[in-house]
Formats: sequence, C-alpha cells, structure tokens
Amino acid sequence: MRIDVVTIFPDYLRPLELALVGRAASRDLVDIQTHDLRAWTHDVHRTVDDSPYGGGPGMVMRPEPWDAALRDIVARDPSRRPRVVVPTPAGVPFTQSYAAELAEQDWLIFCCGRYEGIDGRVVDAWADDEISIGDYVLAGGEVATLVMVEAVTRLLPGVVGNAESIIDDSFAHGLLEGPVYTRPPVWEGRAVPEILRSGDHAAIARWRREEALRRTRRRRPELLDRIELSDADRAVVASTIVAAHGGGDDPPVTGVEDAVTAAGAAGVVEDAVTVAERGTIGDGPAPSGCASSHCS
Ligand code: JB8
Repeated sequence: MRIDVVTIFPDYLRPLELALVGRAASRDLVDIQTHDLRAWTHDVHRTVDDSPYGGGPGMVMRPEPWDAALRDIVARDPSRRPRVVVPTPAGVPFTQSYAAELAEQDWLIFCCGRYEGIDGRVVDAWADDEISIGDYVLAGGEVATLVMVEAVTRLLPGVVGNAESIIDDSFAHGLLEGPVYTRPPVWEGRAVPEILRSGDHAAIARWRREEALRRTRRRRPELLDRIELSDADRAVVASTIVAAHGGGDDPPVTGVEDAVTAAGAAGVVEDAVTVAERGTIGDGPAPSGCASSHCS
C-alpha cells in the first residue's frame, strides 16, 4: 500500500517512522510519503489560508494549493487511483470496519486541514471520504491521520505477526475485550483469576467471553444491539449489574431501563423513574464521589 499525507506540519507525522508503522515501512509493506502543502504556494509568505466567506472567526484553507498538491501527487502514479481521505470532526465515524475497508485500497491520500478547515469546493472535488475519529475537536487533521494510518497499517498482510494476532482484538467480535494478566500470580495482594491458571482451555474461553460481555454491557451497552448473542450470552448480559456511577467502570444511570436493573440489583425498592432522574441508587450522592466531570 502507498500512503501520501499532505499537511502544513510534516513533522507532526514523524511518529509514523516509529514502532509498528515505521517497521512496516522499513519492510516495504507500506510506502508512506508526507508532503508540505506550502510547497504548492507561490507567494513570498507561502499563504495557505484566507478569511471565511460569510464572516465568522478563524481562517479557511484556500483551495488552490490543495488542488495543485493533489494533481501533482496523483500524477506520480498513473497506474492507480488513490482513495482521498479528509479527516474532519464533521465526517462519518471512523470504525474498525472502516479501517478494514481502507486497508483493501492500494493507495490512500490523507489531506490534513488546519484552522477552520479546507474550502468546501476542493473537498467536494477531491475527497472520497470525510472521516471523524471521534466526537471531540482537534487543532487539525494530523493526529486523526496518525490514528487512521496506524489502524489501517496493522491490518496489512505481514505487518502483525501471529503472536499479536488481530483476530482477538477488541472490536474483532464486536465486543470489548476483558482484562489480561501476566506474572506474578499475586501482585500487591491481587491474584490473577484462578481459572486462567487452570489449564482448562474451554473454561478459559467461556470465562473470557463472559468478561467481554459483562464489560461491554457496563461500558458500551449499545454495542450489544449490533451483534448476534447466544442464549448463554444473553444470560450473562441479563445477570450483569449496571449500577450508579461510583467512579468505576459503570456509566451513570440515565434511563429507566438501567434504573430498574440497578435498583433491582441493589435491592432498593423505589420507583425506577425516580432512580433514573437522580442517577444514583439509594440515598445520597453516588458512592465514593466520582471526581469526573462526566459524572453528573
Ligand atoms: C481543523 O478533530 B478533528 C479535526 C479537527 C480539525 C481539522 C481536521 C480534523 C481541521 N480542525 O478530527
């Protein structure tokens, strides 16, 4: 695979020279080229931005340098057509299946915007995909590009060995992975779950499935709606307590359904709607007082 990245901060992409992606490039499994957008400017100040039409704060990236850069880069290999990706918080969500789709292409070009973004006309003319890596706002597309290039590169044939098999990853089965452990068997008074040291591989596989189901129910319950669950899986999910937010794994109680589950599990007899509105079970504040501002 070939990957070109266009940016006004080529040094921001230097981490691609390191670790898994850097090693993949040194083994010719991926060819990554970064380009300074200002190479396609002609004025003495190498200007890439201008004021937004319609007013408002900030600056917008001018279309001409982007068009010149993309024409030039695309012309470097007439034998193939690239998939042009523009990271933006206004894009469609980047997911593992999106990464897998991009990993099937033989050429990707990432266009890293800065300021308020890239002029919409040159995006319309060139972009195959406008992608968001999450619901937060970065200062530009460079870090989002690092994220996507790493997620894609590790899916390329030969990049990840059998030992670090990607088949078992979080999301590979649509569930979050449970915890993992190594030696020592007891650390600071905390023991590794006995079953993992039992040698009973079928029982270990069942336990791991249950941990994944429980963690997913507690942290990302919406993921459970997207996968097939066996009757055994459903029993694990149904028995998983979703309690009030105490600063641990559990999300705050936000809905009546969670409130019923939590109130029932806590043995609290009260109206589930009251529990949902308060967001905690029983009297008083959430137990242990979560310091997170996400804990309302
Ligand atoms: C200007 O949050 B982001 C992101 C933010 C940006 C630009 C691109 C992506 C361009 N701000 O993924």
